[in-house]
Amino acid sequence: MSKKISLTRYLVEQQRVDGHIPSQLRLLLEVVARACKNISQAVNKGALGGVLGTAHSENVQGEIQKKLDIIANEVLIEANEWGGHLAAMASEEMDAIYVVPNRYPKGEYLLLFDPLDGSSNIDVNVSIGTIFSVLKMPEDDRGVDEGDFLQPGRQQVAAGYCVYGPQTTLVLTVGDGVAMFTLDREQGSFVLTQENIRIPEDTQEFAINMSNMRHWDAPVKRYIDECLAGREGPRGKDFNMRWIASMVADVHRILTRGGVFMYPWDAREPNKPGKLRLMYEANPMAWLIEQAGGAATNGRQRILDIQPSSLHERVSVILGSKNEVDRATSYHAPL
Ligand code: AHM
Ligand code: MG
Repeated sequence: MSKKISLTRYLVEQQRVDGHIPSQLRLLLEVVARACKNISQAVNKGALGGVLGTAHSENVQGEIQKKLDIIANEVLIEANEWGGHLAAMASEEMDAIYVVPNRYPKGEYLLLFDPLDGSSNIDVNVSIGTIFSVLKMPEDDRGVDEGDFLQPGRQQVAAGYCVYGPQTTLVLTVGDGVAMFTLDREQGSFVLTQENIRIPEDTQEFAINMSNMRHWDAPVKRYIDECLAGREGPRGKDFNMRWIASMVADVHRILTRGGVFMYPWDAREPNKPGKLRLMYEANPMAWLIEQAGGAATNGRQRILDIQPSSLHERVSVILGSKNEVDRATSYHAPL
């Protein structure tokens, strides 16, 4: 039987052999993985753990928080605040950044996360997940503030997600391809189950919330109309559709077998560029997708090149198999 490679060993080798990650970043990623393991346990308990249902509070985006949104947020903060590897954290569930308290040593990294993505699926036992992104503090910076987080996604030093589905799977990039780790519940550790993941450049599967069709912009409508026209239409082939309504699960499928995912701007809230958040949803997913040979744009620009102007900024998202993303993006140009 071939030897199992744990996440710890994988990270040590990334640090030691390949020199990809400094020890502080390795420690940070181990702590994030440990927090995901704890969140996975809470998710698995479900009604037995009293974790389902709403918390009767709202986050900064004006969304009703679920109990698990808050639990997952607390688990990530508590796991990460004392290790000395972070300067501050930011989360979908917190209005302002969380600066590491003075009683703990401070490190040079910034951690951003959506603690529990796919909140609408929590109570119905459908896959949900945690998304995270790691940035470095700008050099020569004495104090930490929100401005330090406002870096384009191409400056991420690590990104990933953990999907809580039939299996708990952690997917990670430190800029050297994408690796997947499956949680071995008996051993309590993440085990490497796939490396060098590649997304096929072509696909016949798209993911979009079709109920918003009447609110879309013309380029998005054209792209989807052409897919729906199937073999008789301009694309000359049939397309399949999937929409899980958990970005982690939709992206996980795309990393596994290809596809295109879209959450475009729509006319329901015309002043917002989209539903998904740039810094802790779109950026980490865009980097993972690019590292696996796919592409990610907002229709007009590479997501990783967008200069954020606020922590909770939203963005229109097209990501997945390269040729489909390029096509959908080309329908948007010129302005
Ligand atoms: P959340 O972070 O509050 O869970 O919202 C993000 C989720 C994504 O995971 C998913 O792609 C999208 O919202 C689903 O939206 P909709 O319910 O409009 O289909
Ligand atoms: Mg989310």
